[in-house]
Parts: sequence; structure tokens; C-alpha cells
Amino acid sequence: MKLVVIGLGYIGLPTAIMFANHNQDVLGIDVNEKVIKELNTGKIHIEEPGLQAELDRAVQNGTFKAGLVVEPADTFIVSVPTPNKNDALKSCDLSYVLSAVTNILPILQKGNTIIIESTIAPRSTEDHILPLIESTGLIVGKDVFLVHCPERVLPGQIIHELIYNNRIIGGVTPACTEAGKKIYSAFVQGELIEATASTAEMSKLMENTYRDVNIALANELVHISAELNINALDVIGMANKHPRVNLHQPGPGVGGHCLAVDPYFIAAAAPEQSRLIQDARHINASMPDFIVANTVALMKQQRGKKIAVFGLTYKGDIDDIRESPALEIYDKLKKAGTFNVVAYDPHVQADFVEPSMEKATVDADMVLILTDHTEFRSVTGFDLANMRQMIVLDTKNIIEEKITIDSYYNLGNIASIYDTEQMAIEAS
Ligand code: SAJ
Repeated sequence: MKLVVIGLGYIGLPTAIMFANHNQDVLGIDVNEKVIKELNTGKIHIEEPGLQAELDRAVQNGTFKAGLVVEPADTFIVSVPTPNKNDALKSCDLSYVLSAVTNILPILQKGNTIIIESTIAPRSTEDHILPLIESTGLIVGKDVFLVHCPERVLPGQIIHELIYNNRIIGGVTPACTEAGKKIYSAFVQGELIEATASTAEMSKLMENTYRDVNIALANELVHISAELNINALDVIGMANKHPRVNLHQPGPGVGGHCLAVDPYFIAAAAPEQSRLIQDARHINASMPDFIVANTVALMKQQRGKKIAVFGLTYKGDIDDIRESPALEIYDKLKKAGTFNVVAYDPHVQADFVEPSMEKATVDADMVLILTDHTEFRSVTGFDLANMRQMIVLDTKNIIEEKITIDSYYNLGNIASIYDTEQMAIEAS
């Protein structure tokens, strides 16, 4: 079977390579010439464990090549970005998906299957993509097959999850679903769940919205507990001992290209009916400002000058800074110009990132931890001995040996910053 994958990003590339390693003849398409060149010389352009070895295998078998222009095939998989639009409710921008599908139309043949893997707003397949395909005169469900098959893999574990996760196969008609199932059965060992395109779209969006809303609940608990002088992290630990409770973890905000994006697609499609989803988004999106305000308060109170920011990625142990609340906090502190702000992140290589932890912390007054990289887990007071004042604000509650730090704050005891402030005012 010949398969074309359009969009060779975090999802499209691993998907293309997996098919190539399971007896399919794969052409990967991207608009970025540099990416195409690198892939054709056998190099991947993203950090993902195991992916380079998988590409090496595909190159050796001669089953994968990359290019700029689509060619006739049996199956087309669309895996391009769907950003938020700049409108009031940040609705789903389908333009890359529609343009990818438009490029396929002139070479579309009877018997072909088009699969949309990109995350899309509810009803996009039936209301926007289906009419576009049928404008060619081909009938979906009879001449060609259209399926929405959302990806649900976790960065860092993509190869494993592509194979073993359940997969929702949302066909526009039952024949479309059948066609989709046949294609993914090439390598998927999880269940191939039959669905309609619209339920598939909504299910994918609700999975991430569920998580976003639950994280918002944890973040709201931080605000409530700070007001009432209760340790929110202790509350979460205790409540989660109940067999049917799973409070999520609070943090400096919600990032990445899924949780911070998908809920808006639902909200924009049904604004009147999605109050809770919109409130949750608002709570999570305001966390960076909350962290900035507390950082500034603590620094001013201690007459601090230098902040070492630990972690810029949107979550731990990855190199992805897209939609990262950590980066937003770093930028805001930097732009304010009040303090010398230095970024340290062992996973991010960029000019503005200090590669040495020692240099980042020397003479610093505060370490502000924004990402739960494994490397930060074992940081102790001994590693931070070169700071001017050893104050740590650990928004991910990651440091294990908290006891070794002179002044340790997390989202459980963050309100105590102000107790000290009050004490300082009273003493002066
Ligand atoms: N976060 C918290 N508290 C928590 C959990 C996460 O603040 O208790 C934050 C993280 O720090 C991060 C953000 O949420 O900033 C998102 O991280 P994540 O690990 O929850 O999600 P993603 O975006 O890396 O991946 C999600 C996954 N979805 C679910 O777990 C429901 C993944 O399975 C999806 O494939 C992916 O979105 C996607 O592509 O949709």
C-alpha cells in the first residue's frame, strides 16, 4: 500500500515512520524544505526517544522518503497543525487542514482513503472537509473514504503509545470506518474503536478538556487555600487517598499544544453551553501572572536582584517550549526589567539559556522552578550553595530534599511569603 503523510511534526513523522516499518511504502510531505532535506539524509528533527532508530530502519528498508509535493497514493494522512484563531473564543483554525486536503484533490482516485489526524473542532469533518472532497464529484463512503482518527500519544512515549494505545476510528460512513480500521491494523495493537467522525472529534477534545478542567480545579484550590491559610498540596495528597478521587496537580499554568488549545475548540463551537470549560481555561491561563506576582513580591521583600529560572519547557523531560507557561513567566519577568533573570534548562538549547547550573545560580537570590525535569528532583541546598540568598520557589513541588533549602516555597505554602512580608513590615 502506498501512503502519503502530510505534515511531518511531532505526530506526523513518527506515524509515517511506523507505517514505513510495517510494510507500507511511505512518502512524507512537509512545507519545510530543511526538514525534508534532513529526513532524506536520515536525520530526525525532533527529540523523541527511539525515533531515530526507527527512521534508520525505514531508510535501510527503503520504505520512507520525504518530499514537498504530494503524489497519488492509496491513503492520505493529514497531520498538520490546527492553531487557535485570533478571535474572541480562540476557535479552531482549519486552514492548514483544508489546504492539505485541497492539495490532494487533483490526484484523488476511486478507492482512496483520506484520514484526518489533526485535532479539529467538533463537526469539522462533516461540515467542512466532506463538502470539499465531494466538490470533485467523488462520493464519500462509496468512491472514497473519509475518516477522523485523532492521535492520542504522549510526547516522550510516542513510539510505544502509537502501537499500544486504543485508537478511535471515526468514519463519516460505516464503510469509511472499515477502511480506516484496515489501515491502522498495519501496526496498532490497541483496540480500534469504531466511531462516527463527530464523536471521534469530540472525544479527542474532551479527553484534553477533562484534564484541563481538573488542573484548573487544583489551581483554584491553590488560590482558595492561600486565602484560608491551608496547605493545598497536603489537601491534594490526603484527598487522593480516597479510592474514587484523583485531584490533579497545580502548577505554573497549562501548556503544550493540546490542553491549552483544545478546550477553546469546544467553547467556540458552543459558547453558551461551555461555561465550566471557559472558566477552567481562564483559571489555568492566569496562573503565569499569579506566579510572576508572587515571585516579584518575594524578591522585593528580600531585596533580591537575580532570579535563576529552572525549566522553560511546558512539562518535564521534553524539549518542547510551545505554549509553555514557563517561557511566558520567564519573558514577563525579563521584560519587567526589575531583576536579572537567567534561564537554565538542560533540555533546551538556545542562546538565551545558560547551559551551566552553577553559572545560573551564582549570586542568585531565588531559584524559580517552573518545569518538573527529572534533573531538578535531586537538587539540594548543597548544589545551590553559591546563591546570594538560598530561596527556592518550586511551582512543581519537584525538589525531594526540601529540608536542605534555607527558604523553600511551593504552591502549598506560597501564602507564607506574605506572613514573612508582614513580619518584615512589623519589625521595621
Ligand atoms: N499539568 C498540570 N497538572 C497536572 C498535569 C499536567 O499542571 O496534574 C500541566 C503540565 O505541566 C503541562 C500541561 O498540563 O503544562 C499538559 O501536560 P500533559 O502531560 O497533561 O499533556 P500533553 O499536552 O503533553 O498531552 C496530552 C495528553 N492527553 C491526556 O493525557 C488526556 C496526550 O495523551 C495527548 O495525546 C495529547 O495531550 C494530545 O496530543 O492531545
